[in-house]
Amino acid sequence: MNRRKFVLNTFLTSIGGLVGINYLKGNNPIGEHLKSSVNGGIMLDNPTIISTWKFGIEANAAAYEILSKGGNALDAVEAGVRVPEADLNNTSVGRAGYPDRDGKVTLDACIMDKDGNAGSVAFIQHIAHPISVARAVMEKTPHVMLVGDGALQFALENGFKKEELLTDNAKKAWEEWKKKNNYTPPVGPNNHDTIGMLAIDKAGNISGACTTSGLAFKMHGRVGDSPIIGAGMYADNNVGGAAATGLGEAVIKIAGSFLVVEAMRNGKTPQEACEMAVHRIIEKQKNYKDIQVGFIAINKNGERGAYSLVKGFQYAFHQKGENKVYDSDYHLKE
Ligand code: SD4
Repeated sequence: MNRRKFVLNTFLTSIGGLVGINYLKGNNPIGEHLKSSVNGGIMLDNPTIISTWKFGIEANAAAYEILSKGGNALDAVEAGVRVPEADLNNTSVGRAGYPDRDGKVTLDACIMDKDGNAGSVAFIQHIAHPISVARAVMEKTPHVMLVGDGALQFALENGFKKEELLTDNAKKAWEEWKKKNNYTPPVGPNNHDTIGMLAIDKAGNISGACTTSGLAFKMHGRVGDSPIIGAGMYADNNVGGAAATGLGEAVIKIAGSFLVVEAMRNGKTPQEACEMAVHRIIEKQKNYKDIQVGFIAINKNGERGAYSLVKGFQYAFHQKGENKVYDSDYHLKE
């Protein structure tokens, strides 16, 4: 090798080494501008969790149990969202969810890890913890998404228990709804309560999860945004993550969570990114005044954002050992 080639090779090897080390630190040089747009570098050793709605506080606490002991963000988000999934008083997520207009409880969920792997189930029945089935789809199959009977079959083959999920309370609510509503699927602003969660672990890696029974009394077979990677939730370890709640149809049409993450990649703060996505819905969705959509986001520095169309959206944020519910800012002020 002549001297010129040797110098060039040494130079390239050092660049390669630097890039490698930066990746190992979770500090992707491609996202370098992110560092300058927020205050100084990827956050390590400071677990951060954000989740939708007030009940996110218990979910955050369960996720923090794992993160505080050095556990990873993927385990944390799964454990976190399993809390509302199991909660018999929560009628919009998991086992006690309200049914569709035919009286069937059908659940949607998705999960993403720090490496961009993703798993999802949609329109699954009889399984109380769809988030764990979504994780199994991610880890045990070559696929991202399984739906309906196929998702159920996969769950049963993997040891999940088949259960009747329709509670007496949910059945009563459905029977009342049937009397008044003429079998018409609802879209109003008060029919939402999905849990979406993003967590950053001590190593500075992010994962996300989202799970729901979807819109109460929806058409049989309807799938919302929540199990759709990039709509209901998206996480990118170079940038941050986002999750959505509210009318899934509006979120799907703008690829909402992906939009928020891409906006952060391009230099917006999490707050600016959430506001931008809500404004995109306003631009595209004529009836935006009659619906609700909310977004939450965090970037890799642990900075947060939240914004919704109308008043009433809340989220739970856990950082530096403090777990609190916050009112989100919103667009439609009287
Ligand atoms: C859906 N986004 O299925 C969900 C509904 C929900 O909080 O409850 N969001 O459209």
